[in-house]
Amino acid sequence: MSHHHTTSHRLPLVGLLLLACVVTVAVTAQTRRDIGVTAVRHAFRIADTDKPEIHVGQDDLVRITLTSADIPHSFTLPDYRIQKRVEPGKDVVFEFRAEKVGRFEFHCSLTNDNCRERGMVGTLIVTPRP
Ligand SMILES: [Cu+2]
Repeated sequence: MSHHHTTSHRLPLVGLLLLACVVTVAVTAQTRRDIGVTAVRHAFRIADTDKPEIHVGQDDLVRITLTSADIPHSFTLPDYRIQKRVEPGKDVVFEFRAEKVGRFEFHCSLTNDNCRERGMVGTLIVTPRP
């Protein structure tokens, strides 16, 4: 009998502690986004989508794995001061925090194949946190 009473009194406390932990983690943890980007004449292919768009939330920690499928390309995102060059067979991984909300163009800035003029552009879309 006493065992039953002890258990029923402890359960709400354990539940509260768990809830407190979950809330703390939700508030402090940064959302990490891993996104694969393949550069290929003359486009960017974003993993799991058929549009050259990268969608993230404000303050997400974004990790890009950049791959080239043919010739050297770059992932150039001027508004975030990002300029990464990639060669076939040598993936480049980099991270940034999406602190600015809005739509930002990225493109290939290498001039040897006129990638940008041929439409090798995409958009980073950062939506505000509620
Ligand atoms: Cu290029």
